Amino acid sequence: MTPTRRAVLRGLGAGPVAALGAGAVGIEAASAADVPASFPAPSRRIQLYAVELPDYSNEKRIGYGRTPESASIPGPTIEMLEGECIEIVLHNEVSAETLEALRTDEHTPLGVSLHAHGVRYDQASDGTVHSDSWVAPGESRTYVWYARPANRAKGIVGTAGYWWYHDHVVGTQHGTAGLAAGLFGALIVRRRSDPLPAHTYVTAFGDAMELNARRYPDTDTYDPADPVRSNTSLVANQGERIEFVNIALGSELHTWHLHGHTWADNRTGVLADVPWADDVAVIDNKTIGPGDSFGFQVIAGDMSGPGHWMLHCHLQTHSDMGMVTFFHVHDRQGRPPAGEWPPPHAGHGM
Ligand SMILES: [Cu+2]
Repeated sequence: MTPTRRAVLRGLGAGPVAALGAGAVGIEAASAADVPASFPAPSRRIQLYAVELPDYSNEKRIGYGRTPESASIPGPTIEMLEGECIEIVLHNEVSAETLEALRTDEHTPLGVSLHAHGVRYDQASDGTVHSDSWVAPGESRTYVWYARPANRAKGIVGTAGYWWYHDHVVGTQHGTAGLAAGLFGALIVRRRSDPLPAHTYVTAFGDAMELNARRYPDTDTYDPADPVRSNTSLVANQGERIEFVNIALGSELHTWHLHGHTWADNRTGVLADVPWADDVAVIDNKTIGPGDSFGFQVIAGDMSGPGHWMLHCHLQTHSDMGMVTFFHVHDRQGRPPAGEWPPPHAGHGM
């Protein structure tokens, strides 16, 4: 048994403790999950709700949200700095009926979970059936993640990277139906010296030729008259630093392609980090297989200017079936590109 200690909740107040749920009793409610002894005390606690969303194409949809009302697909992007240890309290608000309808393996319990890539956690935070770290309907569970910092003297490379988190329980013991339904999101671990973007967008490629669990035109809700920024409305002003985090779900291979922009095939994607042009490949297309995630930062419209820049899977059959959206780069004053949008010849799958 790994030695653990109770987390010390510093400055968290009564609110987050109360939000642990009615199932927690007295002093237990005020104590966090067991934290491995090699981890620092958690400095933050995040609430995460798994919630049913409207069906899409007669398929059940479930999303994670910081609140039940804000649940979305992908779920909220969780950001950490190297050196941080955080708690995530997962609340399962998905009905047993829905979980039963999605279940294809009768041995799998009716629940949801939270499984992370990249960060450190122990078995109690693995989010799997065999480790009994899942959450039944109406219940909550606290997961602990640690972003171990780099330490060159000790040969520790650190945790910084573009990772993701997802369910590992819904449908089968691998969360196959949970992933298909929408239980996933991006996890970014930053090094303290990393540049911060003006905005981060997440694209998740999934089976059924879906991008963020949708097919074009549902992948792109952009309105030039009201250019809100969201994962279905990828908007930037020319010159802004924009970050993309890209995830592959399911069982299909994809290639992730963005028009009008290039990035370095390294941890950050930042071209300025490339010490010399021959040391790291500069790319505009990247193969991404199930379970993979990568990210990068670009300067919107750098050299290429404003425009409705296509973003799609470059597997031709996938893009033809709707694995497409657009990166809408306005001018430096925030004015949308001239002309009609969507264009008159835009077909359903472009
Ligand atoms: Cu694809």
